[in-house]
Amino acid sequence: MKLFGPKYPEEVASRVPPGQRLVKGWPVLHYGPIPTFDGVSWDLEVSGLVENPYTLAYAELNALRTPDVTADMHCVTGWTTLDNDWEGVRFRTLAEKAGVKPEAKWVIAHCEYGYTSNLSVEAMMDDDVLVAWANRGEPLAPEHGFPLRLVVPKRYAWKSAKWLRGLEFVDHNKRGFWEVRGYHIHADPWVEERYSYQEGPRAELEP
Ligand SMILES: Nc1nc2c(c(=O)[nH]1)N[C@H]1C(S)=C(S)[C@@H](COP(=O)(O)O)O[C@H]1N2
Ligand SMILES: [Mo]
Repeated sequence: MKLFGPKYPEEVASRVPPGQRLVKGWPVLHYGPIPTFDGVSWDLEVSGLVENPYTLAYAELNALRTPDVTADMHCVTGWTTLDNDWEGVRFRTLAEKAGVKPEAKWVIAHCEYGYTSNLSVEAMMDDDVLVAWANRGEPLAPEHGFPLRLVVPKRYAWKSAKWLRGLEFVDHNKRGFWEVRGYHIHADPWVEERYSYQEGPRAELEP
């Protein structure tokens, strides 16, 4: 009898960051109520330090669809899911449409009810970062962020803000909802950047 075998096959284990465990299904995690979608007044605002700020109605956003992205998701509470298939628009496409000014170094995602999250422009420009409206071919369920959420696979999932309404380009880093509540300003799961007490003294200046 093999008592201490590997927990997961090697090819799976190598995709689970330290301190994380694989879960079946898709947990729901957020603070506060689930907003209702008003297709008439809903828009996505791209603003701040850009040449051409703009807002998109839902249909206009859908028309910008880029190739789907398959990515993993890591929640700081410990769960990881693999191979989530997302449909949406690459963040980079939205940024290029706006014309990001050189002094813009940070992005603040603005969501319903005032939830925010912050990341560097550098991290956001990655190929696998998108704003998504569907998962595995199905529209997002309300509790998973319908009609639109951010997906940032290389950061803990609190950065993957649900019920997204705005992307603001700024020249200084600003802590978001969880970052002011003790969570790490970078949130890279591969080096377990979980809590703000782990941050270096100038972490807010690093991408
Ligand atoms: N607007 C908003 N987005 C949010 C959150 C939240 O509280 N509010 N929680 C985050 C956290 S902690 C996680 S783990 C993921 C979970 O996404 P899911 O519920 O679709 O699994 O959403 C993130 N996005
Ligand atoms: Mo989370």
